[in-house]
Amino acid sequence: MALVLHAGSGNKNALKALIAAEYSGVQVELVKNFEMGVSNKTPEFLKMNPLGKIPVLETPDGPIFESNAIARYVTRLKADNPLYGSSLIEYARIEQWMDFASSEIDPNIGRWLYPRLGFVPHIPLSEELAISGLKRALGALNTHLAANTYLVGHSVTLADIVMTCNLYYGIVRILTKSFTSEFPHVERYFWTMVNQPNFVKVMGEVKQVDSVPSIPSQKKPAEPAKPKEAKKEPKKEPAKPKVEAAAEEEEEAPKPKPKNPLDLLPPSKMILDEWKRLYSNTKTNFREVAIKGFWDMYDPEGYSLWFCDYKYNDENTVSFVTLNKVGGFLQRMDLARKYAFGKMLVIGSEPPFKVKGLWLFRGQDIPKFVLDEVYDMELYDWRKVDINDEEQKERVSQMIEDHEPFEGEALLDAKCFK
Ligand SMILES: N[C@@H](CCC(=O)N[C@@H](CS)C(=O)NCC(=O)O)C(=O)O
Repeated sequence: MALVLHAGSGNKNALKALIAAEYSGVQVELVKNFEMGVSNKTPEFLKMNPLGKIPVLETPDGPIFESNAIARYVTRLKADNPLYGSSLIEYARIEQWMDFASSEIDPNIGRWLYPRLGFVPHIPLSEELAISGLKRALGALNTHLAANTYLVGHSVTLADIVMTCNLYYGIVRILTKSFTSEFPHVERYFWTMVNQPNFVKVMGEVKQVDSVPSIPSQKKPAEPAKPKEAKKEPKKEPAKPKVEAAAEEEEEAPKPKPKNPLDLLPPSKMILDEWKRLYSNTKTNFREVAIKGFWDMYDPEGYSLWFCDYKYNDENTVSFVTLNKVGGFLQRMDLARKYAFGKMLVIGSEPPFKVKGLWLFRGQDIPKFVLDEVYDMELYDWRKVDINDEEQKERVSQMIEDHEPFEGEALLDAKCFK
């Protein structure tokens, strides 16, 4: 029988137990028809958690509150669960990172976010302290993740689940890309985690917030209640002066989208879509048809070719994590589909796998909006291809055709961005 978890869906603290349950083969179900502020304030609920806070897990031996305790309980239901590590020092390090997430990351996100959501008054100095505390914690986490794929050991543990759920809340509500890009290893870690199948089952697709919520206008202290008057007709809004109404309309008119600077480049004889079609439709004689076609079409004035090499190949110790990492990169490149084509090779028959790629971009440089928006770009070393060098040209051809062996090694996978 499934254990019942009292919380609303999407609650960051409930996610911990739900994800741990997926990894552990334990059945945990959210209570039906939960209503925040109502369901958690009933006498029955207060018997389970006197604070009236969620989540609460009902177990055959009684209720448990505090999300980390609940997640630990779910994890321990599976004997020798790898989520909980396999040695005394691993247990301790898992606890260490869980505590770190709950005391250094989560509260600072809350102290920054809640005043902006209007839950508590906004005090600029408190916000400054929250942001600097968060940056300090993320800096330490970033340093740890520069040399480690996971927080502890070589696979996902409960520490990763708790940390990711705490980061998740920040990333979907207040931590914009321009804030997180200062911590590239944390970003890579976060996106790798939330793309793991057991996370996806619970969290679905995760989208980073576009902007920091603005500070709500601070409410004035409530005026003393006036003696009740006889019922009046509801006050009608005075008619707006015409000029004011027009100004509002003007403000609402959609602004023309600024053109991408790449659309202003002189036209190119190379039609990117034609090349993509040729690539997709060539099933046989790839070298003679697609590769030859590519070089016939290639316009070195309108486009440039780039090799990329992942900087942290030593971290690529688990095949599916490496593949997910590359998959995530390609997803994030979506914004460049009109201006780019790419091949990403995952190389080697055993770990650590090497990740190398080839990209075709419109223009002579890597587009600025790609560098600004896709954090993965800085995880690679980039080198412009010199097509007058036959060796480099041949390497381009081999990357496009998934030539195997590639530089003497087998390919684990080859992904295409088109
Ligand atoms: N440390 C607790 C925090 C629980 C908590 O703050 N829950 C919030 C929702 S995320 C809540 O229930 N708030 C309602 C209230 O404070 O009355 C945990 O990790 O479970």
